[in-house]
Amino acid sequence: MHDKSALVDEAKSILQTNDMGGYTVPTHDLYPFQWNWDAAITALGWMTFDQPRAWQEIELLLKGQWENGMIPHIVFHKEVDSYFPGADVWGTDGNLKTTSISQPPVLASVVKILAEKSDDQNLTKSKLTSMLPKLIESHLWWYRDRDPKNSGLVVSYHPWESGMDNSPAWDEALAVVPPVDWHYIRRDTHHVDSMQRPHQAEYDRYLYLVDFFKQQNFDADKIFDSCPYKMNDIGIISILHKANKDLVALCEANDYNSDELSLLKDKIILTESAISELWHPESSSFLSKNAITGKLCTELTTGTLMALYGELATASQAKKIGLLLKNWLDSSQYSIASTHPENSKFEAQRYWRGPVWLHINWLIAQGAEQYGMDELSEQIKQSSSVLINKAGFYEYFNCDTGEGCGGDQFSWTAAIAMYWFL
Ligand code: 9WN
Repeated sequence: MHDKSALVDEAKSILQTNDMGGYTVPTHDLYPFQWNWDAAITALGWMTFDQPRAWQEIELLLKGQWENGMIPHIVFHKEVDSYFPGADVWGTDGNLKTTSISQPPVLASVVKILAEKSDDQNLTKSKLTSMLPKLIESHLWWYRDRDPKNSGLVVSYHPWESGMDNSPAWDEALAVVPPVDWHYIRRDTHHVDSMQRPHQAEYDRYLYLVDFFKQQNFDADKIFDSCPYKMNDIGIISILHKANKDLVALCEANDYNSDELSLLKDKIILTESAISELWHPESSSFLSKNAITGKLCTELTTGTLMALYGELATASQAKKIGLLLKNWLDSSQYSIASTHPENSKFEAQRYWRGPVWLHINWLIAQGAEQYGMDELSEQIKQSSSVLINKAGFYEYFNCDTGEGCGGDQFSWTAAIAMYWFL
């Protein structure tokens, strides 16, 4: 067992080392830019010892926001060639280069936490004045561009958008996407053992989609009509739903009102009425749905547990998910495997096909707590802190051995540990 204060010092110094002067890279070399949901989670870590710096993290992310409201998945603040695909491959316009997709929109929920925990009300007020309209715009973008038919269930166009890149839930839908027909050199496998990263066949298709968006001139209607990969991702849908409720509450607490905010309130009701489409009684879980074929993705991944976090389950559904979660925790040596260990595609060390991710645990623990499953929530927290004590602040952890995997000195792992249990 490490000394708690030594761990706090180490976690702080990870954020400081990864600080590029206002934004934090997830880890040097492997991910040398600012990522969307990493920035949000990382701000929670900054908040524990430097509140102005926490707000700044978010301000710099918002600098990359598109005119249509989208907050991109990566903001390429500076050119660095240790990552592929870089800004040139994505081919977007603008002075500040970004990717052309987004990532799970946990940001508004984080801003609500920052505002509530802040001890400088003037600073908070001025930050919220500029951020609230931008956050509202970003949520409206999800509903407008990613749910133009007003179904209540937004779609995702890329596994990278889910943040759970090579989750087995995406396999079938991704297999239909053609491979890219040009040669490229991956950089990720220069930094990390290829056994811990996605396969080449997946990268070939990730890149086809990147090209596809560019060829469509990033036109929302064209992409909606013809994108070969379209997913009602239960992870994104749940995180957006929770963030939407948090954003409405935050605006109300700060006397902020607008027509746009009323639109968001309507979307909350719409999603709640549509979500039963994704409930799969045989799995005791909500599932993602391939929006092209209409088929549910029956692989149980931690994305499916996000419905608890979004508070989208009824009491009786939540009870069933709770039993599933208990069984899930008991099925591997360490914490919650990102893919259920009984799934045939489970691999304990390969990225989103088995390893444990700490920020995901935090989201699921909140979900369990919201439904009164305090013991489960506590078990998730305890099992997360065991990993930090055993292995340190890695990107993710082998769920059978507890060994740290992927990048070391990782910002969101350090940040969530500081905020949650250190
Ligand atoms: C692609 C930065 C990001 C996380 C994602 C994680 C991984 C990138 C990659 O790293 O994805 O976005 O190149 O593998 O899957 O969740 O935001 O930490």
